[in-house]
Amino acid sequence: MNRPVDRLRIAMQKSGRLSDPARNLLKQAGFQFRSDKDQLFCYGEGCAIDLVLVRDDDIPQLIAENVCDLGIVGRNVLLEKALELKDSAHSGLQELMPLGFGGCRLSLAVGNQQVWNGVSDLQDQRIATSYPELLSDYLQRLGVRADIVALKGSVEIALKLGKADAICDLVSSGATLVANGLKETDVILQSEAVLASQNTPFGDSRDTLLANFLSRIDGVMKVQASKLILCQIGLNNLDAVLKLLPDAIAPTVSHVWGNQDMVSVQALCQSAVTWQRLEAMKQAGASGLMVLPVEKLLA
Ligand code: PRT
Ligand code: ZN
Repeated sequence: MNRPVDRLRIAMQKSGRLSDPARNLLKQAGFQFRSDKDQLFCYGEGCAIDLVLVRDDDIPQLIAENVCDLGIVGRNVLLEKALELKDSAHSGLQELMPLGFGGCRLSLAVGNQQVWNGVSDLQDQRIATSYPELLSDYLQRLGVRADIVALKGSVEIALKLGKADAICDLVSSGATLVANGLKETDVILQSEAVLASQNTPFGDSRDTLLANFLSRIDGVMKVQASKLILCQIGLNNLDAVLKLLPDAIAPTVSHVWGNQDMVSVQALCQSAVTWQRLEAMKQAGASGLMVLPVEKLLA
């Protein structure tokens, strides 16, 4: 297909779980586009990037056929298509970078009442799924032979309909499984939205565009993961509290005015600051704990 190679073309989900977070990510990275969400093609304004808005299932194929250079798609969809295209002329899809949203898992599930001894229970059973390639790859690796019933949707009701003995579907909170009288048994794949491309360089100016694009996205991801922690600590407890901040980059420790035994700590952390972690810090002697988001970061 003839198309300009001085611009990067990114395929994204038109509407669905990934569309808003994907757009926000690009916006945070400073990219702006002309035309709104209802249009199929969005031109980058002041940047050499255009968007193609499609159904998520079509994204890997568009990359494989060079219609688009990159895609933002669930790892589940990317790997399913990559397995499907494995022996074709369009093999060679790859995950460039996880994007930290759209998290879910592809799991096996059986009826609540069913006794479960392990995946070998599925030998010669019928399993309904929208991911036949990923499922058959998983079963093959474990040496289990089963009858895979490929369904486009409504997988969770396949047992009720008598179409299958087990299912393999995406799970997030688990509420859908519970509502359908199912229990999760094995996780086949941990998934999230990823940036996808072909696994060979473009060999033209898109390689530079891609390197710049990746570095901006990486910057946004780092900022999202970063939090600034502020607290006060008695000098005696300083070491114990700092041990709970192993990911802090060069924490700043300064004296508190009027109290020589107290210090104030400012630390930039690059991993999740959970309530458990804060509680552990409090127990170790920290007080006045504050966690602040970071807006921009220039290392
Ligand atoms: O129209 P289009 O084809 O583009 O969209 P779609 O309906 O196929 O996809 P969409 O928007 O539902 O999902 C897009 C991607 O989001 C998926 O490919 C996953 O990578 C990711 N994702 C994250 C999920 C979920 N979480 C999720 N919970 N995709 C689907 N689900 C469904 C799941 O299939 C099940 O029906 O939600 C239900 C389970 O949710 P819980 O919370 O009850 O466990
Ligand atoms: Zn879809």
